[in-house]
Amino acid sequence: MAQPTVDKIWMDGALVDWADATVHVLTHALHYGSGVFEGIRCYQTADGPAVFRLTDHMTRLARSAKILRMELGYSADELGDATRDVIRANGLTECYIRPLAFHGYGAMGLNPLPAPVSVTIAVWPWDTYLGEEGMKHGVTMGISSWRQRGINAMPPVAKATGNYTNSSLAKIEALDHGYDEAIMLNEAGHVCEGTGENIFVVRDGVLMTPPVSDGILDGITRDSIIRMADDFGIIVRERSLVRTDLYLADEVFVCGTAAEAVPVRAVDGREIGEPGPVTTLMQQTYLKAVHGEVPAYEEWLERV
Ligand code: PPE
Repeated sequence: MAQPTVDKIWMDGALVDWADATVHVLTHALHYGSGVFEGIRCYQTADGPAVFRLTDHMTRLARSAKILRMELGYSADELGDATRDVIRANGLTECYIRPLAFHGYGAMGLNPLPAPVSVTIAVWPWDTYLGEEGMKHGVTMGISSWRQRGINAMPPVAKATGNYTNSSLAKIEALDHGYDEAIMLNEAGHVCEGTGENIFVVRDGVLMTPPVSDGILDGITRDSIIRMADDFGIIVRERSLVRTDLYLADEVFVCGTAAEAVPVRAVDGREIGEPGPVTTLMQQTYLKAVHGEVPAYEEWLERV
């Protein structure tokens, strides 16, 4: 899909024209993947546009940067204000938000620390990530032949740009095989996540999801789902899962900022079926929460 464009991008403290938000070919991050990023969504609510868990996302950006020893030079609150500025400058009410911090032009070589850090925030309208049909009837997934990046190789808990080479390999393979999305296993064979989503399994009414220690991104949507399920009195277990747990599940769904909450209707050709009750409840509640329709989750909304 062609990239939708808007007027302005926030770049190192200033709003610049979309076409001017460019970098030099010797930008360190282009060569060595020395960047960290976030994906956030802003939704229209009855009280105007609101960003879902903005501060939590910017705090995670700071944590990813800490792992890479990158100095952002802005606090999570400052980046939150910059996000509001760029949304307003573009007159948007609903959009995807992509903060990115990277080592720029100035010093090549494997040590990224001498290269200056740039921080940017782009916004654009982004529709459903895995398709309308997938939202309603579920997507198909295949276990990737590529293993999830190891916790001692490229820590998945850091949302680092370089990590996504691994996700891209899996995504290409999944599409080649006719699946909508890939599921990554770690070297021990434990289920980790999709290329851009965390994963949940329902069995006998219990909701299960892999623990962060198995090597996943500590997803903010995942955290929201856990909280919502808990509030509904659904038992949630963070425990290691293997591929056959997916084949034998009553329900499977994936979640993430871009994807939101998406039912999975088959894994490796093993039919799971149309969205089940827990999946439907979590999807509907999440979509209501982000649009400000659930008072209990009002605290997650940060107004523009
Ligand atoms: N795992 C991975 C690997 C991942 O990239 C994401 C987000 C998640 C889990 C879910 O995390 P959270 O958004 O905090 O619930 N993926 C982002 C990037 C997608 C892209 O294609 O780019 C996103 O959803 O914004």
